[in-house]
Amino acid sequence: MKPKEYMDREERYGAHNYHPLPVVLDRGDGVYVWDIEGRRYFDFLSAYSAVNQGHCHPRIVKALTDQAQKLALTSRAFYNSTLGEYEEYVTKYFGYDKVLPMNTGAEGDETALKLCRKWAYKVKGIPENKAKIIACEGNFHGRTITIISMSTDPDARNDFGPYTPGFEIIPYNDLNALKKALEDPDVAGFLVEPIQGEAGVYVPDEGYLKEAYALCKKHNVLFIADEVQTGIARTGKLLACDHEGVRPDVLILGKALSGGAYPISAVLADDEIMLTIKPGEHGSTFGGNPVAAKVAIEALQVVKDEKLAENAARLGGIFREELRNIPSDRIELVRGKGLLNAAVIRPVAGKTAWDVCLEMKDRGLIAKPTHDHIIRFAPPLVINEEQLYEALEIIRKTFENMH
Ligand code: IF1
Repeated sequence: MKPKEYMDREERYGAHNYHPLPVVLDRGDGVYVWDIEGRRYFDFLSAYSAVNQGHCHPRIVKALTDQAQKLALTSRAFYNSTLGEYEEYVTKYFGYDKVLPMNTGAEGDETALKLCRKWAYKVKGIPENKAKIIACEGNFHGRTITIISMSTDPDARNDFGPYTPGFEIIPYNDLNALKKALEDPDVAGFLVEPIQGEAGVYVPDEGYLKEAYALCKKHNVLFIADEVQTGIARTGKLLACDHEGVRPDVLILGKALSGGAYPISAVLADDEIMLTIKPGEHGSTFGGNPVAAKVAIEALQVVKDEKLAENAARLGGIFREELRNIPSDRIELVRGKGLLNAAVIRPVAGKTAWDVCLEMKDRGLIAKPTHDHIIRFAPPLVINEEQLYEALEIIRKTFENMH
C-alpha cells in the first residue's frame, strides 16, 4: 500500500478529530521512527512526551511481554502479585504515602479533582457542594467534560456544554490573581501545569510555583500539579516542580510513566488526602493492572539507570542555545526547559509553522505545530549529543531554505 492509501483509509473510517502531518509511521527505535517506505525520522514529538525513554525500549518491551504472557488483568476485585510491588516502588520513587493507579492522563486529572473535593468536605470542612478548584487560563488537562469545563480553548470547549461547575479560572503565572482567588474560603485546590504544554511550552517566571505553593499552604488549599507532560525527566529534573523545590500535595503523572508502551497514569498523595476516598468511591477496570504495574516499574527504573533527567538538562541547554543561534528572522522566540522546548514562528508570505513542519519532515525530522505559530521540540530523552547536532542541522537547513 502507498502512503496515500493509508491516509485515505484513516480519513474514510476514522473520526476526524485529528489533523496529522502527512507521514505514515510504521516502526520505532530510540529517537527514530521509520515510515512505511523505510524513511527514517528524528521523532521530536515523542508522542507528546510519552516516549521519554525512547521508542520500543528493550527493557520496557520485555517487562510488557513477560507479564502479558503470565497475567494481564484481574480487576481490582482481587489482590494480585504485582500491584503491591508497583505501589511500593512508585510511592518510594516519588516520596508519597500512597498511589492511586489509573490509565490516561485525563483520568489522572479527574481522579485528582475528585480527591480534592472529597478532601474539601471530609478534612477541610467546606459546606456540601461548595468546593471550588482554581485552574489557569491556557490550561490543558485532557478531554473529558469536566476537564474541558476548565478549558479556555474554544476548540476544546465549544458546543460540549453544559459544563461542570466548581472551577475558577485565573491567569497563569499571575500570583496576584491567585492571591485574590484564594481569599474565597470555599477554595479547596489549585490545579496547575508547572509548564503549560498545549499553551505552547509556556514557562512561568522563576519563583512562581514556589510562591503559589506557599500561598496555597497559607489558605489550606491543595496544590495539585499536573505533571502528565512535564514529569518523569522531561524538563531536566524528575519533576518540573523539583526546579523550585516544590512538593505538590497531589501529583498527577501519565504519559512517560509507561515509556509510551501502555496507557498508565497515577495520582500520588499522602494519607490525609488519599484515604478520604473509600472502597467503592472511585476506580477503574484497568487501573494498576499487572502489565501496567510491571511496565511502570521498568519505565521508571530506566529513567534512573540511564540518567535521563541529567541528559535532558544538559542537551536541552545546548538545543536552545543552538536554536537561538540559527540566523533566521522566522524564529521569533525560543523557550523551554530541559528537552521540552518550543520555537515561536513568524509567518512570512503565508507560510506558517505547519509549512516549517512539512519541510522538516521532508528532511528527516518530525514535529507538530501548536496554535498555528508555535513548534514544539521534544525528542526522546535518550537522544545523545551527536544525534542532537544532526537534528539541529536539519532544523537549521529548513529555516535557511525558508527565507
Ligand atoms: C491529544 C497538548 C500535549 C497533558 C496534561 C493531561 C493530559 C495531557 C498536562 C491528558 C495530554 C496531550 C493529549 C494529546 C495532545 C497533548 C498535548 F498538545 F494537547 F497539550 F502533550 F502537549 N495533562 N496531552 O498534556 O492526557 O488523557 O491524553 O492521556 O491528542 O489530545 P491523556
